[in-house]
Amino acid sequence: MSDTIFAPATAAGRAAVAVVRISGPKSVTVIEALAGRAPAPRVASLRTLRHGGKAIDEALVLRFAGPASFTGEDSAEFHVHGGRAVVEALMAALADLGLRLAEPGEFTRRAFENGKLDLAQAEGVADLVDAETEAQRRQALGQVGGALSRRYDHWRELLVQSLAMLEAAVDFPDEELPEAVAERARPGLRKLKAELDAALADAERGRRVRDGYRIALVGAPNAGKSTLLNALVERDAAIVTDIPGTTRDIIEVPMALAGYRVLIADTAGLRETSDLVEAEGVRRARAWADEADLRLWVVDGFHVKHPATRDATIRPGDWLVLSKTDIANAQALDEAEAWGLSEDLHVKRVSAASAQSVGALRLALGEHVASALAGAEFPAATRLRHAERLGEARAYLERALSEIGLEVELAAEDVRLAGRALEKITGRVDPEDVLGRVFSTFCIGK
Ligand SMILES: Nc1nc2c(ncn2[C@@H]2O[C@H](COP(=O)(O)OP(=O)(O)O)[C@@H](O)[C@H]2O)c(=O)[nH]1
Ligand SMILES: [Mg+2]
Repeated sequence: MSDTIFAPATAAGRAAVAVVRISGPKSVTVIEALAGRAPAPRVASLRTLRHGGKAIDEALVLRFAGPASFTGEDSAEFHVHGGRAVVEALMAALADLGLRLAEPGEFTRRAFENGKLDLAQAEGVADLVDAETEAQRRQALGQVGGALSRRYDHWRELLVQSLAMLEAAVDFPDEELPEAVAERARPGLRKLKAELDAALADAERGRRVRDGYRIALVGAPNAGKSTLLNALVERDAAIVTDIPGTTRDIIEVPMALAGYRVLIADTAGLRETSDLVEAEGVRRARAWADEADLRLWVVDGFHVKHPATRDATIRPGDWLVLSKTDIANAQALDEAEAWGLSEDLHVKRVSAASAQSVGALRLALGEHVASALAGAEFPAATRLRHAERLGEARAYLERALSEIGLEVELAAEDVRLAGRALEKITGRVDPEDVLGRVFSTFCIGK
């Protein structure tokens, strides 16, 4: 039996109310020790908490009887006044009563172990706690609610059905032609593989919602990248001078655009340099830009006389941002724009000196991010861990499909491995299911 744990559920700092939670078999005795009689489950009651003959605080006490609780165990919440001393006195009393301070995530871990949540839902809880933007909140909430888990259950169902057919072909080869029985598994596996293909193509989107869409500001020294970053995020995140080569490291600033988390990075100006530190900065700039979802190639609109050659890091579809339009020459800007369009770049003009101009660019970026990340369907992967397992499952399925006509046993084994890869995502591994399915869907008669 597990021990009883406690932890503050609210952040430290000045607040009207602080919540301290406990979970485990001693929950009821601890309430009785601190508050006298335990309240009925799920009924909030006002009590004076006392320990060692002294009052700690007036508190709202809530009790949950397992398994109908978040952790699945008997648990309770004490809503006390938010002062630090109050919380500390209560925690000291709980420790004195033999409870242990919970480890990070331990309440959710218990919920998982008691079957209240699967692994993906538990991850959703963590993401919901960390959510800073609307999109993160929606995605995490869907994950907690089991939207992601239900897709995996559906895939698992398809796998189990196919596996049942393959195993029947292996176990009862004299019934029918084993190849013919095995072939029945093919349509289901094909369908599943197509769904995994689509999910993988979509996985990046889910991860970007969670971790942030990455936008790199790249360009020559003095193009106005740092000034633009500061203007976009409305604070002095990067140092601006008129000395070329001022920015040397990557300055990564999180911001919210259209409800999505975005990481925008200012980078060292791209140029050949004999300065070792700056050269390393340029190398990092290229590496970050390479991994980014979108590159804004900032070109000094004032000095642009003729179109530059496209930098190697810039890809078609990236943005050419002509800067300093407040002092730039209109004809030069038009020429640069025509050139940018001919290179398949989206061209934007901006003056960091104008809040309106920066606002328009911010709006355009927000629309771009929203259209890149928004999707009708809930993504099947929000973490690298998910995408890796999905890829693994797809590879096994591909192999299984090529083996069906040749080596049914190998195909069955690969389908099993694909299932295991998917089950790692939700943390469910249940081989009994497959056995049950073999005997329930086939009239084998043996
Ligand atoms: N007039 C004007 N000057 C700008 C603008 N953006 C940047 N600058 C100036 O251009 C110089 C280089 O800017 P900086 O942001 O450091 O360029 P970076 O090297 O690309 O980061 C600085 O003196 C800025 O004040 C702009 O929109 N209008
Ligand atoms: Mg700079």
